[in-house]
Amino acid sequence: MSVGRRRLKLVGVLMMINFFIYVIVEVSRSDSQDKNSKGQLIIPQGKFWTKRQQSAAHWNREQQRLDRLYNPILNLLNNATVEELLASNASLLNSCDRDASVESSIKDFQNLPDRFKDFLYYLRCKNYSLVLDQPLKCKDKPFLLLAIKSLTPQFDRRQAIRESWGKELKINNMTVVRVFLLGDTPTADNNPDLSGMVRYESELHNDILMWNYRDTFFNLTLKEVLFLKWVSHSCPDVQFVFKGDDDVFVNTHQILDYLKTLSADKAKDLFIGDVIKDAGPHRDKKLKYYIPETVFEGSYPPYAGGGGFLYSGNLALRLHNVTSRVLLYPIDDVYTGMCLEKLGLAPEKHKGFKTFDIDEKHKKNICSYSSLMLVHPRKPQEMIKIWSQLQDSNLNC
Ligand SMILES: *[C@@H]1O[C@H](CO)[C@@H](O)[C@H](O)[C@H]1NC(C)=O
Ligand SMILES: *[C@@H]1O[C@H](CO)[C@@H](O)[C@H](O)[C@H]1NC(C)=O
Ligand SMILES: *[C@@H]1O[C@H](CO)[C@@H](O)[C@H](O)[C@H]1NC(C)=O
Ligand SMILES: *[C@@H]1O[C@H](CO)[C@@H](O)[C@H](O)[C@H]1NC(C)=O
Ligand SMILES: *[C@@H]1O[C@H](CO)[C@@H](O)[C@H](O)[C@H]1NC(C)=O
Ligand SMILES: CC(=O)N[C@H]1CO[C@H](CO)[C@@H](O)[C@@H]1O
Repeated sequence: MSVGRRRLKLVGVLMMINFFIYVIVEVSRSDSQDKNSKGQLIIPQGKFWTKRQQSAAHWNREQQRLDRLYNPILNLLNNATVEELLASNASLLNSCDRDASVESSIKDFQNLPDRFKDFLYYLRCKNYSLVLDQPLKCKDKPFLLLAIKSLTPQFDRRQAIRESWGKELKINNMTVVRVFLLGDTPTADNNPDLSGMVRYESELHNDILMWNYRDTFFNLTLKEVLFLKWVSHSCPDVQFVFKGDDDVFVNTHQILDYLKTLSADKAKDLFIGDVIKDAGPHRDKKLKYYIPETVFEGSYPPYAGGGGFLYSGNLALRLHNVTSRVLLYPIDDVYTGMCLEKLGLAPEKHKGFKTFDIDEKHKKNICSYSSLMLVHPRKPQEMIKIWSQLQDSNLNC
């Protein structure tokens, strides 16, 4: 068959397909048009779409404003580019002034616990600076970066991690490096002045990242945002990141073995941990995770428990990219879930992450640890003991 005739045949087939679609649409149109009992067409009274209701909760309302700002279609209607609008709304994105407007925009603000007030006053401030940095940490393009959330006084936990699962090493061509993530413990909050000791520790071990924000539970989200920024600037070539707490035991070799076997496709979007689904804010005032109705409403996206999770370096860069579009949320692992959701991703549950510990009867058996990736909680002495037992070449599990 000549090329010309083949084309003609193709055009014919396409025309027939078009005709059938036309018939189907016409038939279904005459069927489905809404008619009242007299057979007259029912014309809808209002618009077929509804405008999004402004949320009653402060966080949701502010996030809606942010979403509008980043919505290219709405911005087009305003004849402005996203960049122009961002510039004219800069204070909405990045202001470190105490935002007193929250006092009137949140019902009952004065009765909120202090940690909420502290959080809400500075909701828009994300640009804190590094006091202690490790700019050369990733010069060898590490395979795995261990990033451990710690607090200044917890010297013993950090040292136990250095001596056990957090050892910097190079196995074949895979390099593992470590950083601890710290904020400030201001003496203004009656904290003892440990700044000289941390500076010394940092010089001794070259593994401390410290920012100048107040290191509190609700500011752990800042730790996340600032760490992602650091990865983008100072460690953009890292292949994988483990981020977790300083009271967990991590089987680093098990993690390396797992990562080695991943396909390139799987590796790119990797985000695994102990995933919590269908959760929402706790409303019991006595709980650590309590969030009032006036602050947040709705449910949480799937998220990996903050005790520890593992993800790709590529994803770290993309996560950093969306942090400007997700308002700080007082619970850091939920925040990370929100950022993943913005990227159209969800964390994946991996049964090797035991953030709620293993059965009491298995704790004493070292073989319980050989195939898991993370277990929470463990004391410094336990970390060292488990690690040294796992290194035993006679170990037979
Ligand atoms: C939008 O911009 C175009 C081209 O710059 C201009 O012609 C038009 O008048 C503007 N529309 C509005 C509503 O400002
Ligand atoms: C962050 O940026 C804002 C706006 O650019 C600036 O006013 C503020 O001083 C900065 N804050 C800190 C803590 O560096
Ligand atoms: C390590 O070497 C192996 C085999 O030579 C190679 O397939 C792998 O990509 C290398 N890994 C890294 C992190 O360079
Ligand atoms: C977080 O840190 C900032 C900067 O130090 C501080 O102003 C704010 O009160 C802190 N927030 C909480 C909830 O502690
Ligand atoms: C970050 O976002 C910008 C703009 O949306 C995009 O051009 C860039 O490729 C993104 N970077 C990464 C690492 O995803
Ligand atoms: C969400 C918001 O506050 N948007 C403002 C951004 O800036 C433009 C122009 O300055 C205002 O008209 C918007 O209200």
